[in-house]
Amino acid sequence: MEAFYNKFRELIETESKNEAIEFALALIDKHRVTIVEFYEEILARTMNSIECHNDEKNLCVWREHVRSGIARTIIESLYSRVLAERSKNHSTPPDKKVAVICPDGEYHDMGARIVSDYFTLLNWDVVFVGNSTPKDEFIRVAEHLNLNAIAISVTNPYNLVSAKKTIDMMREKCDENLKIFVGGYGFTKVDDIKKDFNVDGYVSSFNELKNLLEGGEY
Ligand code: B12
Repeated sequence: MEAFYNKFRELIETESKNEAIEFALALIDKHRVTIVEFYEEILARTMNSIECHNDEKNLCVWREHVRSGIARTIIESLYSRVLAERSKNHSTPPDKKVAVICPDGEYHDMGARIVSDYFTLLNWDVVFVGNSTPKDEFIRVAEHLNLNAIAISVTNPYNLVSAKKTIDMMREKCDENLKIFVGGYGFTKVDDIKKDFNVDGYVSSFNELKNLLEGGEY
């Protein structure tokens, strides 16, 4: 896996779009890397380790955008494989529905997009709402879609305040059975996430999510 990671990282760092996409798809289709392994051990690890070098400070944001675009193309290209994997492992249609959302001000939505695939793989019906959703919209989405759960992704710790306001409002106005799960890099320095944010679960990986959802409670 380390060799695959190093190669993929090199392709992303040099913004080699076509090669990175071909390489990623070949890992899944030919080299037996699972979709979850690819997301966690290769793609997220690569994106989260991207650094800006001092000699090219004026190019950093531009590069971050281009690299994120390549990652996004790969994620969308994998969707048909996500559905195939779900069909292989589950014989019944999904009976639970989740919306995956980022709070107001949060434009990092790659984690949220990947988490949508995690829920799909676990046989949930998923609505990916994506980045910077105003808090009133959360309430409308929950009612309109008749959701069992909302998953909130926060990457930039500055957006924890906005996430907290959103969660407080949902606890006040939404059905009490609605579950609220959170995750993302933004929460890494919060001590007691479940208590401080009044949520049903904080999750940082596919296996943790699987254990939480299949633990019987949800
Ligand atoms: C890609 C990126 C961007 C892209 C985002 C594209 C997109 N559509 O998402 C763009 C270029 C737009 C961007 C913009 C900015 N970014 Co930026 N960005 C990043 C970068 C390089 C990678 C983040 C990422 O996508 N990781 C990959 C994902 C897949 O990993 P993940 O989020 O951890 O998700 C995994 C798990 O956490 C989990 N998970 C995530 N969410 C959830 C939710 C639930 C419910 C569950 C169960 C699990 C779960 O599952 C995922 C898969 O395993 C980071 C670098 C870093 N070290 O994090 C900086 C970083 C996050 N950005 C940063 C900053 C400052 C910005 C900007 C403010 C300035 C700028 N650089 O342009 C803007 C503004 C954004 C805003 N207003 O919100 C800082 C944040 C600093 C801080 N306060 O800590 C970082 C850390 C860079 C840095 N070292 O300074 N960025």
